[in-house]
Amino acid sequence: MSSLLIHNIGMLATPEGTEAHRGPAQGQLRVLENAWIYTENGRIVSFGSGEPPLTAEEKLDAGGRLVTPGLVDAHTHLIFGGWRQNELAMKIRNVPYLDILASGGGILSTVKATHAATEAELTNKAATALDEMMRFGTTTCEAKSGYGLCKDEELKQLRVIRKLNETHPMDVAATFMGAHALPPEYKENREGYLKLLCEEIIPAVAQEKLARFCDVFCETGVFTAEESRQVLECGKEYGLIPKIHADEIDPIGGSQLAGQIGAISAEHLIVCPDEGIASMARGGTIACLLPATSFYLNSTYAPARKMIEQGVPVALASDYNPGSCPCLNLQLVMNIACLKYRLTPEEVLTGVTLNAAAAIGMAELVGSVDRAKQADLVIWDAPDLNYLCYRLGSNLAHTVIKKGVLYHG
Ligand code: IZC
Ligand code: ZN
Repeated sequence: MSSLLIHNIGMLATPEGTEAHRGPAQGQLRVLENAWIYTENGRIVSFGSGEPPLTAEEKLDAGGRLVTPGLVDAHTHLIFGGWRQNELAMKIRNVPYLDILASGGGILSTVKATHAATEAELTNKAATALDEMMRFGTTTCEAKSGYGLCKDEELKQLRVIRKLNETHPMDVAATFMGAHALPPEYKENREGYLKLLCEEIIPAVAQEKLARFCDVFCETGVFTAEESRQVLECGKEYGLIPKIHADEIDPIGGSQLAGQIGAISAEHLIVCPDEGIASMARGGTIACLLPATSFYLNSTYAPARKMIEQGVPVALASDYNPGSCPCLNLQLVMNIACLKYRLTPEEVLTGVTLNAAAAIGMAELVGSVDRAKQADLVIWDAPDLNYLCYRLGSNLAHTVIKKGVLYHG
């Protein structure tokens, strides 16, 4: 048995429980001052405030700092070859994201670079990104395929995720996103690609148990709401839980579909209409918002306050990808969520911990300081939660703990 006692915690701030928090509950945290946490074999056993009533093999003095649950990044496109710095000049000239894609660049250029990389190369590159994420305080994340767009290459990306789970301390939830773009060879044969997805690729993903979720890019010029429904329904038949990229650029029915189909989460929602919010509230869908992408696309910001008012739980994630958001720092996401969505630091913390964990089906295990959950914790170079959300551009993660073990990345 290995045990760890973290003591002299100035402030412990955490949401509570194993389900997403919606409405006013999103802003309600447990806050303890002068606190301690005791863990055994990577799990939280007890915590409280005042003098710790017990000791452990290993003792860690938090120095009066803030401690929160490890951050959960519920939306990344972690596995990719190459980068897209060539698109920066186009962005500066106001070339729209969807125009770059329509001309064969964007996602399709990353598809080429990902095809050209070996499984080992992709694994090493993603592991380097995971190391950086952990240094910024992320201890669990999600990762999507979607730069393969054919059976072998999609499976290659998902096997990289499996390998990372075996070799890296980060927990990585796998999402199949073969419907990320239409491959150029199917330009005149959309039904052909949908048939390939539904009859060959999804069954193979399910057979090898390579993913838990199925995601679709429902967007103008990519997949329509009807096509998205087809793919997600098929995924469901094979046991894959639906997620959907909805209302990122144009509101073409993605958020309405999310609620109807019972998607666990809908992503982006930058231009989400009122009917979409109502549908998600009815369907129990979590809004997974990506504020750093709005910043990077120089677009507007998702109506996060309205979602909270309407009872939709809000999760916050990075969207780490080589095109629309080459950023994996959730601390920056927290800053932007406060400043642009006008969420409170308490609502933001729930968004990057418990609600994010719920958006990837892991809220029983991570996302809060609760008994029996994994001892995934961050000691911050901050006296309180307001300070963490207020400072901009520094890495305030002081010590990152994954399953009770100090991470030295
Ligand atoms: O590579 O551009 N939005 N998919 C949907 C992305 C962004 C990733 C990319
Ligand atoms: Zn995305």
